[in-house]
Amino acid sequence: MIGDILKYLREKEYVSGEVLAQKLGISRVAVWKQIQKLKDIEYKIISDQNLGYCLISRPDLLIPQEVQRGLFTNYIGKKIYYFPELKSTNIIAKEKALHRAEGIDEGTIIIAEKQSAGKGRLGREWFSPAGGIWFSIILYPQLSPSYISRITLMTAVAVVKAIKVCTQSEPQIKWPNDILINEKKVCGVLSEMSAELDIINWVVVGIGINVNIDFRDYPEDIQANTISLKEISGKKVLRVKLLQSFLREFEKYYDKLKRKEFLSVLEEWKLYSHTLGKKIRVDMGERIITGEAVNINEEGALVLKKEDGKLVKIISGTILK
Ligand code: BT5
Repeated sequence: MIGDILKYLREKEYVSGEVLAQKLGISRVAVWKQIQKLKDIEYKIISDQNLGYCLISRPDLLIPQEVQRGLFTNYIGKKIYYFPELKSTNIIAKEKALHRAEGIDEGTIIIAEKQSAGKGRLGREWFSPAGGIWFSIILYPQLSPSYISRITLMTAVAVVKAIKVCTQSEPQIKWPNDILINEKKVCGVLSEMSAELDIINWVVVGIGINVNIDFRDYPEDIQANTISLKEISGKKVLRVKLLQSFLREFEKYYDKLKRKEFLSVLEEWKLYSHTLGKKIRVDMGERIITGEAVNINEEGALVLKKEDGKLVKIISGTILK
């Protein structure tokens, strides 16, 4: 209903309550109520006794009507579940992914303006106040479970491309899932999946981008390593535009992955790499390995050359400072 009202308000300067009521098949009081709802979510609408309602400005909220207007993707973001606040978009996305048969299609996304219990990898916390973009994408790729690392890498490339277009900055990717600007983390990716031996049931890719957040708002322990796009650009970044740009890039790269064209995605990943060529320490849970990051292979694994010259393939781990 709100979507329909917005459509008519966008078409003309002023639209009378009567016309809206006719077009939507509801009473004028019901129209007024819907207008109040829009005002509640920060749409600026003025009303004139004779002329009717006029839309003055839209909020930078990630509501489906705004994100889908001019999105131009084939399936990513065709269905959006929007929440002002959630514990974690990944949790809801994983619940929804179980209901594929009931219309939770590939490309469905879950967005929250804030998360009260945002998740990082390995049980770590992800700080998610208002002003960021916190969302998860549901996928059902007909690929082997080993593709999960490639999905994370291609997501990182899509994030870099979108950030470059919207902010003219030069983000880099720290293997496997961090996007950095000026050596500080601006975005993290958390891919989770359910799989059988050789097929994936579902994948949920959770993405968190620090967009319009002040550095003072971050918890003290992460302030030094964290940055937002607003800090980089010196002004607020339009979140709707950034998200749309990301969703288009994501669809493009995900289609490549499904066509088994990962190598071309990997070439781009390498262009933005912060990791390759560096001497690093990687925490693999049960042990820490030191060496030079010499490659990311065709499976998305990090190849480390140890001091004794031996090469080690690492599928998942965390690079230590
Ligand atoms: C990640 O984990 O980087 C994955 C983050 C994924 C977040 C998205 S938001 C939407 C979706 N729903 C969720 O619940 N999660 C996903 P990891 O590599 O483990 O990094 C976590 C570490 O990053 C923390 O231990 C902090 O040190 C740091 N951190 C926490 N919040 C941050 C933030 N907003 N910006 C930068 N760094 C942060």
